Amino acid sequence: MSDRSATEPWAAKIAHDGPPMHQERARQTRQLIMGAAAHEFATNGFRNTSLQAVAKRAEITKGAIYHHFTNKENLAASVVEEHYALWPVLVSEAGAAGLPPLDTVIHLLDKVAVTFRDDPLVQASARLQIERATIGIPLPTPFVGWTQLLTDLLRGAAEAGQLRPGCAPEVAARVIVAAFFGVQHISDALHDREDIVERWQEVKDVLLPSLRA
Ligand code: LUB
Repeated sequence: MSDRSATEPWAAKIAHDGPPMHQERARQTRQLIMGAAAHEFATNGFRNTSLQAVAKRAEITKGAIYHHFTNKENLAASVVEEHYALWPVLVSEAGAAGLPPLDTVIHLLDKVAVTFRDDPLVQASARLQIERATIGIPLPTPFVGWTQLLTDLLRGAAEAGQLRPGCAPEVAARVIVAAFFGVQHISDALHDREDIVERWQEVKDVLLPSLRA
């Protein structure tokens, strides 16, 4: 993109003040739709969510939704994609605590558990991933991102001498993802995820001694 601010004063103003107001409003409307969609998908699932219900919750028109999303499938895929974009933020927050690598992983997963309990975007995504075969377009592949991320973090833990000898980082990563998925799913089915933090603590108590050097 060329820098037009040198020749066009209005462009200089935009460069200074951020995006023009209509772009900012569009961004806010999109976020509003995503929030309403997350709530509807999390509560009712893909099939039983209508764009009309999303529009009603967002207090906008159905036409306004179509301005941002092609259809319900596209809206669902966007919710799932946006939820995967949350995790890098949490990873850098967890890293900022300055803990040793294995403790950073544990701290991170504790935060992830709280996010599954509290964030409708994450709850909607977990439900949509379970329903993925019934949604007409492909969603991002589940589990692979977390498995890779945890493998990398656990390799760091191994290099720092924090992993028990014989504990392979990629195996530990797969086991942690499987355990976390199971915990959040069971906690959802039985208690609407209210007890996810306590149930995750139990899994850590059982798993950690076999990971830590
Ligand atoms: C996780 C779910 C639910 C991983 O896709 C994923 O990675 C996951 C479904 O979206 O659990 C938990 C670390």
